[in-house]
Amino acid sequence: MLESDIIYSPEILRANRLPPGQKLTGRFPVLHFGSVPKIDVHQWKFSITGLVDESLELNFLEFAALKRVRVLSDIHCVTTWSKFDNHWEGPSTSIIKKLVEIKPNAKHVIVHASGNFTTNLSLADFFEPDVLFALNYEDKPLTAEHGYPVRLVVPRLYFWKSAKWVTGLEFVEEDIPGFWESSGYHNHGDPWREERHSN
Ligand SMILES: Nc1nc2c(c(=O)[nH]1)N[C@H]1C(S)=C(S)[C@@H](COP(=O)(O)O)O[C@H]1N2
Ligand SMILES: [Mo]
Repeated sequence: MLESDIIYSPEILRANRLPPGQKLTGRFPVLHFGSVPKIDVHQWKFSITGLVDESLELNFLEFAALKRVRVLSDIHCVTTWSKFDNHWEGPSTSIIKKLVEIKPNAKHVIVHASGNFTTNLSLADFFEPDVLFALNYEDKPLTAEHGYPVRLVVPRLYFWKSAKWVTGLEFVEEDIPGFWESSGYHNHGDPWREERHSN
């Protein structure tokens, strides 16, 4: 494969990259609800449902063969740690528009993950050019605890939107708060505005 160009998340270029209330860490903490799922990639399926012309299901070989991008981004966790300069590689979310036709009344996407986890995004946030389905982190496949085989990475929002162990997408007209968004976290989650909690 040709070395694709790196997409720089725009925060990387800010003079001050640390959002208010955050502390920089060099570690990579592991955070999630429940236990780490054991995923067999031979059984894994990625589904696209909801407001699309035709639902689609990809197996892991088909998903892994999609054109990939490389993204350099910062991580901001709502629990106040931030980690700079993370390299991710995988299909850009923009590839979804080539796989299915999204109906014009779709306004939000519900990202589904193993164990009934969900997170919700506006289509505008979901299709930002630095959002991707990461297969690799720092040139190696994701580890189980960080989301193997596929995790979403949404660099410009708090890290809870970056669902690990992704299994599919559902396009909807009306927004549906996801797992953390229903448990007190903000519906949007912009770290620069400290959109941490819903009230
Ligand atoms: N499937 C799933 N993805 C998830 C979560 C979860 O509970 N389940 N938690 C989120 C939260 S709150 C955070 S902070 C990040 C942590 O990712 P990491 O363990 O790779 O640091 O994963 C996010 N993705
Ligand atoms: Mo989190």
